[in-house]
Amino acid sequence: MRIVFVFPPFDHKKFEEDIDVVSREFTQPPPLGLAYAAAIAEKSGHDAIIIDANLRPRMSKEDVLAQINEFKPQILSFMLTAYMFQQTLEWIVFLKQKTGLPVLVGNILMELYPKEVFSHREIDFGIIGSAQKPLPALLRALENGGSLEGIKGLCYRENGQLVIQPPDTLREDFDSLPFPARHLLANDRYYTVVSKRKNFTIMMTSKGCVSRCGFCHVKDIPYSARSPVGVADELEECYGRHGIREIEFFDPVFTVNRARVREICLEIRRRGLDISWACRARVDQVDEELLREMKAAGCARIYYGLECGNQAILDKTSKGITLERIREVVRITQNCGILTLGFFLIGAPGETVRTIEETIRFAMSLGLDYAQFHKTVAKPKTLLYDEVMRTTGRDYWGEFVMGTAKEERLPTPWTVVSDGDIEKLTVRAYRRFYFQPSRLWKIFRGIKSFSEFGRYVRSAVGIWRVKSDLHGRRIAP
Ligand code: B12
Repeated sequence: MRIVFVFPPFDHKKFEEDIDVVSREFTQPPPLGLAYAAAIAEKSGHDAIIIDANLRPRMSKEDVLAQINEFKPQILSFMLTAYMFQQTLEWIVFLKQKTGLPVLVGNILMELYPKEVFSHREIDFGIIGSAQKPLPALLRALENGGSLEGIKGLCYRENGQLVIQPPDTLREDFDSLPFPARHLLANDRYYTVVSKRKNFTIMMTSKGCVSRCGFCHVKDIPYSARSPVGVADELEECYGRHGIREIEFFDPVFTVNRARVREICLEIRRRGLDISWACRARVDQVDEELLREMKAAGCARIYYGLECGNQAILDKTSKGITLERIREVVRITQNCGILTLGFFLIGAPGETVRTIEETIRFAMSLGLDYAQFHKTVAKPKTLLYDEVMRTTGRDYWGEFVMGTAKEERLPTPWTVVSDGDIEKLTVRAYRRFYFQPSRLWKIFRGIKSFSEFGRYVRSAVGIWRVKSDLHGRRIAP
């Protein structure tokens, strides 16, 4: 069969954890989930293309339609997240109407709200969880006119009734999962604001997490990982076949298993892969010995989840780390020659304006190279969202997917700071952190190309321009 995977453009939404300029300017990453699904389709003998309409300059619906008509697929497919569902649906409706082709969807939203997704008649098939088994089975059945009954993880309609056949497990079996179909992507056009080399890509070597942080939903996803040799094989394919020289590991936490990280580093060196990479880590999972090995294998940046600058609030998140440990690890990491980025939460449970100020000051005092401040928001299927549902008596995300609720900022009942003030304080955090002369100078000195310079300028102007009535105003603790 011929299958097309479409990644429509997406814009910032009010309920997101990032402020507008960050979602707009910080990254231009490839649609990895679609590249996985495309690889699975190809491995089972089908022809696939990916149309990344989100790549700058973005494609219009008509441009995408023209490419689809040229490829002549038999099925259209899309990935769904809760945040971007309505924007993606607009594209589904348009392309389905113009082509009359069946529509297949997959990704996280199918795990969360399959019934609500299927309230939209334009969607014909959906896959819950891993596509490894159900996707080949569905394509085979469609090709041969076979039955869909018994395909685990598949949703479809029969005589107008929705049939949901749940998957056996939500676990991803990484070692039998093919590498994403990067040959279908324009690897020379992706980047993040801090990436330095081309070609650039992102990689997932594991899913889930073993920590129990209260604000995060990843703890509910079973941990599964690709073997170190498998990771090195994927890196080697990126290096040799796609000319990739910089990679961001998007694993929620790359350093869960120390022995695995060491083996990956050894394999990178043994195979002589000259790749710069970045990963996400916890400060209680690294030490100087491991950091030196990571550096020797090309690790250029580590993104640490640091969360808050107030120990009592940090304890409330069940993160299990201390401010002292954070200071020490940032220092050791920099001594090893690795750049550091800190992720911080603004408006975590129990926060006041005073503790948020403490977080901003803490972030500024650490000597970090970069910081990212996230508004604490109620993502679907999290403890925070349960709290929102209890206080509002409604399931906003379900309604949003059905189309009966509009895009809005959700309440933050876990803190006395309002959602509006959390937004403003997050903008303030970026301004205070980045607009220090010493930091601007440090960033400026590290710039390696005109395009990198351009990305920084666009981000800086964006942060500067964000409207915030808190800017410059003193706020009472
Ligand atoms: C890499 C990544 C991205 C990449 C690539 C997008 C992607 N998912 O492919 C980029 C950076 C572009 C991205 C963008 C966004 N992301 Co994102 N992303 C991830 C991340 C970290 C990993 C995804 C991944 O590759 N996993 C590894 C593969 C193997 O697993 P998988 O994605 O589940 O894919 C398997 C199946 O689901 C299935 N599958 C996936 N897609 C499809 C499509 C079809 C048609 C089929 C049949 C099957 C199928 O096949 C795969 C193999 O089995 C996840 C977190 C996570 N741990 O999953 C967040 C995550 C999915 N993203 C999230 C969010 C919020 C966003 C953004 C809104 C952020 C933003 N403002 O930019 C956008 C939304 C984009 C959109 N159009 O909807 C949230 C979704 C929350 C929610 N409940 O909706 C997650 C869960 C992160 C989080 N913890 O909040 N993301």
